[in-house]
Amino acid sequence: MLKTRSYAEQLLEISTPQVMGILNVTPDSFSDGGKFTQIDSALFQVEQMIIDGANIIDIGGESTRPGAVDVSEKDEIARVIPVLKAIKERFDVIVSIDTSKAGVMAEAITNDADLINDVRALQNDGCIALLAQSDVSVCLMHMQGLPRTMQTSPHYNNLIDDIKHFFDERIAQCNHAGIQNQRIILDPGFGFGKTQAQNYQLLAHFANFQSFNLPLLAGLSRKSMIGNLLNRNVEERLAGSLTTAVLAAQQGAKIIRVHDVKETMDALKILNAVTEQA
Ligand code: 9MG
Repeated sequence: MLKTRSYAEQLLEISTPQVMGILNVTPDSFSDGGKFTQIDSALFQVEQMIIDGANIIDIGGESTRPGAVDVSEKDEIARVIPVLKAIKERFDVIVSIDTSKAGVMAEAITNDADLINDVRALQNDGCIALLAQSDVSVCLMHMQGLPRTMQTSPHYNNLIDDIKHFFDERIAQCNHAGIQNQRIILDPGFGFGKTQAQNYQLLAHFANFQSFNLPLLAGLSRKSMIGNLLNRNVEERLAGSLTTAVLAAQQGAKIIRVHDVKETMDALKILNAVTEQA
């Protein structure tokens, strides 16, 4: 066992949708390249997200956007781990590490991360075995292909069934290795190897994934599926992001991964008020 986590159970005992705030720690996400400035800037953003209502912070040191370049394990650790430590020293918040590398996962677990958010669903070498030795939770996301090429002609026999089949296989692998369902979150991966039409089909049928009886995560915030439909630049996608967040939450998403925490909290409060009266 690497360590015992306090938040794992809490994470998965979700009655109303929770907001996961996105914290990018890639060099271009900071105006200044200096190390201390990066940590200060990250802490400032985290504090604001917590004030605004996030109770999970997702730290990412490698972009997963289509066409993004690879980052070495060493560089990713150098970006993510100091920020993880600084957050854990100062805030009582669930921290998720967005990574697909076993080495980064190991460092994250040693430094008290509560959740591993893996867009490759623990398919990289050593990841399943490593998670099996810990008791952190894991988000298994569906992606067809890899970020560099995933938007080149994605193809499915049946979008929803194919993703469900993928989840069946990944859950079975996890269970076999000793990662029980109590630690697993599922995410169908909006924008990851899906066409525009497939992304909206996925959102229309999101409720189907409730059949797994596992917490569902939805990440739609500011994505191209919103920008392309509305013809809006990244900074103009708030209304679209809030609409998709509510649609996903209405269909059972329990964790909504977003950039705009305050506005998403407001939207979800409205949804909760309506749900309570239904
Ligand atoms: C890291 N990352 C970017 N988009 C994401 C999404 O939709 N889901 C999850 N789990 N992670 C994401």
